[in-house]
Amino acid sequence: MDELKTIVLVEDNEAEARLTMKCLRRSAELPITIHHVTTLAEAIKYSREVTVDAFILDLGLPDSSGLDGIVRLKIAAPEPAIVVLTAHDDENDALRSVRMGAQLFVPKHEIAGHMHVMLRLVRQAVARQKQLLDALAQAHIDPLTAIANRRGLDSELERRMADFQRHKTPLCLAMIDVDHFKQFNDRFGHEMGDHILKKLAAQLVNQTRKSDLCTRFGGEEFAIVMPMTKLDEALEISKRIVQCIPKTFAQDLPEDTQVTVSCGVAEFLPGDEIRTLVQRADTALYAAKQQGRNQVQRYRSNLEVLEVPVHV
Ligand code: GH3
Ligand code: MG
Repeated sequence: MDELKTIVLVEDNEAEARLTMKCLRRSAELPITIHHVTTLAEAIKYSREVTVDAFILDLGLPDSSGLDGIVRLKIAAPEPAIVVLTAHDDENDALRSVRMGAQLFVPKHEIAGHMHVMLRLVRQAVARQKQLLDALAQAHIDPLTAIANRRGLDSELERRMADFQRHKTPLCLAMIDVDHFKQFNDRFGHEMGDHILKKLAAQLVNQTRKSDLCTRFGGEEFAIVMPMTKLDEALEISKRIVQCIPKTFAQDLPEDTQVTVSCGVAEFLPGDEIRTLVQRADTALYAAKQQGRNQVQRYRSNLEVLEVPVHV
């Protein structure tokens, strides 16, 4: 199946753009949308409106010069393949372009007279980019539970933290850990332990919004990223999750045995890093365990501790 449907040609030289467009159109057997823009800003804008499979990118544009164009395009539109088509022919830059995320670096003088192969090159670049995205997605999935793993969590948090810096949208993280999980392995076998983890992961996904990301943090600990969610809402969602877990497993285990989870919630604050946010949610989780398990605790700041009346 052809994965190439839309190409954006980013080229400010009208004559060269016309030639490239003509060659691409001539060699396309199936209808392909080829959209021409003359600036990087227009390319980015277009990619927000339409699904783009590939950019053919000139490196000398009115609003960007050199490899900076690749970096900015990758940040704004990480998925489409980038084929650099440039008058600039430098071995070093060719390698750096690929390291920055371009699939291919094509010097214009090398392809002059052979422009008919351009479409084939773009098509190969799109296929390679798709393979890369699939492999990346696989690397972010936990094989047991089929939800995101720690790497998936980190990349989602990075993305959401950038949103926070830009738009100040609230963001919360909930860490969930199965209480006395070891006993299930010990009493009912490892397979039952695995079954609990799989079913719990599915229930977490079920109980959260589409925009939330449920991840397996490791072992029997899970983390849920809740974008656009204030602390109070995150606490409500977490309470609902904690409450529904014993019922979820009622049919799987003898009557005298319950699966329960503890949960710690923290809110992303200005100046936070992934590590500090995770640490705060983990501290709250530890508090939930200390307070008797099967409950939710939010991170309580040092400030709150100081607010406790001091007796003199
Ligand atoms: P707590 O309430 O304090 O969290 O106690 P716990 O028993 O849940 O915690 P502990 O850290 O003592 O034990 C966690 C157990 O989880 C130990 C480990 O063998 C088990 N475990 C970790 N990953 C897996 C897995 O993928 N499958 C199964 N079946 N067990 C796992
Ligand atoms: Mg545990």
